[in-house]
Parts: sequence; structure tokens; C-alpha cells
Amino acid sequence: MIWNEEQETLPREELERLQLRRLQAQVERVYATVPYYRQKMQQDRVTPADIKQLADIRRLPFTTKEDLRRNYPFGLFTVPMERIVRIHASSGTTGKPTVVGYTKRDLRLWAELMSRTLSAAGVTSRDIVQNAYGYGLFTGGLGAHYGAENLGAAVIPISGGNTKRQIQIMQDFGTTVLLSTPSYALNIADTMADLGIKPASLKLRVGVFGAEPWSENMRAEIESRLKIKAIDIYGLSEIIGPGVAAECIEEQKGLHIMEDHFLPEIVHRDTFDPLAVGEEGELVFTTLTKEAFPVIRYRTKDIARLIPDVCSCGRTFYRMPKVTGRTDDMMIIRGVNVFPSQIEEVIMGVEGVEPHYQIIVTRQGSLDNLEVQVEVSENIFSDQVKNLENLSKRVQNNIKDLLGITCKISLVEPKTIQRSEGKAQRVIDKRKI
Ligand code: DLL
Repeated sequence: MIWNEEQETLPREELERLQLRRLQAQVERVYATVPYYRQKMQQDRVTPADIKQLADIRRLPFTTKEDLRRNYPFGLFTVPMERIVRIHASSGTTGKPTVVGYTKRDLRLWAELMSRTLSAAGVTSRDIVQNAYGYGLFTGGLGAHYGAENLGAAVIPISGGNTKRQIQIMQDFGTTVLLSTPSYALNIADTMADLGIKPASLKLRVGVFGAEPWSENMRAEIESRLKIKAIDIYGLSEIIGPGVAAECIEEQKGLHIMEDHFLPEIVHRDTFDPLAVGEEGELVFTTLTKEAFPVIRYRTKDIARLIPDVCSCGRTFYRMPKVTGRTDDMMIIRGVNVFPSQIEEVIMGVEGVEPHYQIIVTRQGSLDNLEVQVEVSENIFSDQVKNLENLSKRVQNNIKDLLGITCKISLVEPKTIQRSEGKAQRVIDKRKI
């Protein structure tokens, strides 16, 4: 079902007219209310009156995470604190967190966008939704929560963790939809297997997963292990949280961007020059309607492209492929660009190894080395050394075929790699320690 048929199926021309009107109003507002944006625009000799068509957005300066940090915590808010009703923050691995604020209207918009997202995944008011995204400063928990309630579904606000209880509640309450990170969904599947519970005995039918990259092979793994359809959703706190782009269950191919509220651009990942529709580069968003914390040309560091093809679901919004990498998680191993997701794709496709892995990058002299630790099951681990060697050779060769680099493969015992309850940590970069 399409939650907001009128908006989500707008003909392109009408959509673009709406985007332009909203962009003009948004730029005027930030110019008038946020000294930081005004100064940056003055430096670039551009004023709100210069935005006459959508392409003029290219005249506006980019905003980066560093800009948000420089204005920590509330410097980019456009309204007085008395109009702010919610604050979230993303932890960030280095430095200060990024802080985002919402007005009442922003929260209504967010719930609307998450209702669209869940509808696209086939969720309805008849569903029982177990929300295992973390509640707290992370936007996943509360963002998904209000969207599901707004849709009329019954929400179980369980948050992440306590996996056995998650499964107990799935059984007792008849959960039909699971919301979590994909790595946590796999953790749940493992625990179910350990407990001898058959997923087919549950009512679970759909999983709505996001907040971290996951490969197509990982999707296949989750779908077959939990006997569900697995849908990909994308978002980031700086833009609103979850609810920025969502796959439809009809196609499961590409995520529809909520273009009536967020204007996407793709720029070259090094030069930041605008790229044409269809070309791959860094994804940039401008919020068109957000009140408390609008952002202009926010550089997400996520790599994507725009897919303009008409989708069979009827939505007219452009899609983007699954985000499989960020400009800042690319590793350069002996001159070759490597994304963790490429390693994942290989591992999930090799029979005999478990879908749990970690990548360790070290430096010896001037050479970078990559070690991939992968779990194997109990019976394989106690198998003959020769068979284990064959298996690790197979993983090594497949990585070599795909990426052209040789890396060390360590097959490790079951349950040695830390399980995730939220975003999984896939890479340990010892070069930075
Ligand atoms: O992860 C918001 C979210 C919550 C999205 C729940 C989906 C579901 P942040 O913590 O700010 O916000 O992290 C945002 O996570 O820039 C991407 O690099 C990554 N990311 C989010 N969704 C996906 C996805 C939330 N579906 C950052 N695929 C983004 C790949 C994703 N990466």
C-alpha cells in the first residue's frame, strides 16, 4: 500500500515545482535565522534570490559533519529552544557527537515518513511490530516507533538486546514484523537456532532493516534463516533519522528517496563536482521542509547513484541502490580500494563459513595487510586440518578474484566474533591505533 498516494506518485514535473518552491523558502529561512549559513553564503557571494531553478542549488555551499561539530551543540538550530521538543545525537566514533533537534511539526513529518517507509515494506495496521532498534539518543528506536504507531500497527518498544527475551516475545505476542539492524537480525536467527526454535513456527513475515550496510548475500541469508522478506531502509540523523529512503516490497530493488522532503544530489567523491543522474558518487541531501534543524547540501559520505526508472510499485520518487560503502570506510590495501561490504558479499557466498566476520587492517613497514576472521560451525571447526585449509583457501581465492588482493584468512571458532545488538563493528583498523 502507498501511505501517501498523492505525494508519493507525483508526476516528475509537479514534484520538481514543489521542490523548487520548498527549496527557495528553506534557503531564505536559513539565511535569515542561522548566522553560520548566512556567512558561508556571503563568502560564496550567493543570496536566496539567486535560487531561481533547482540546478541553482549547486551555487550553495556544502555542509559537512565538521560544520555541525563546529556549531555543537545547537548552533545550527533555526528556532528558539522553547520550540524544540526532541533532541537526538549520533555518537560518532571520534570527536563530539552531532546533535539534532525537532519541532512538533518535524516530529509529525518524521512519523509520516516512517509510516510511508513501513507501508512500502508491506506493514499495515493489522501488524504487530517488534521494534528492536535502540531507543535513546539513536534515531532508530523512537523514529521507527512513532511511524509504526502513526500507521496504526501495534508496537512493541523492546529496543535492542536481550535476545532470548526478544524471541520469547515474538512467540508469545505473535510478532509479525521485526525492526532492527540486519546484523542484529542475524544474531536473533542464531539464538533461535541455538534454542531449537523453528522460525516457521513464528508469525514473523517481514523484517525492516537498516542503519548499516548489508550485502545482497546477507539479505538472502536473513530471508532464508528467518523465513521472512527483508526490506532495506536508509536514513541518517543529520537529515531526520530513518525515513529518508525505503525499499518497496514489490521490487526490493533500490530505495525510494522521499524527494518531496529531501532533495538528493550526487557529487564526485573527490572533486565534489555535481554528477549526472545515474552516475555513482557521494550522496548529498538538502532538507526541504524541516523546521528546527534544516541542512543545506549535507555531504553524507555514503556512496550511491540515482535510479530514475519508473518502479512497478507506482511510486515516482527516484530510487538509490543499497548503500554498500562510505567514502570514509574505503580501505586502500596495497593500492586497491576495498570496501568492507565487498568482503561481506564474498563471505556470505561461500558455503561452509558462518555469516560472522571481522576485518583487521594492520601496517607492516609501508605495507598494509588485511586479515579476515570468519567463523565456522562447530562440526567444520573440529574437522580435519586439510579441510579447514581448503575452506580458507576458497575464501581467499574468491576475495582475490573479486578484488585482486591476497589477504590472510583466519577461520575462528563459533561465537568468537562479537555479536551485534545494533550497528556491527566490521573493521578494526589497527593502523589508526
Ligand atoms: O542509522 C538512522 C537509521 C535508523 C536508518 C534505523 C535506518 C534504520 P545514523 O546513526 O546517523 O542514523 O547513521 C547514518 O548509517 O550515513 C549510512 O552510512 C548508514 N546507514 C543507514 N542506513 C543504511 C542502510 C541511522 N540501509 C549512517 N544501508 C548513514 C547502508 C546505512 N548504510
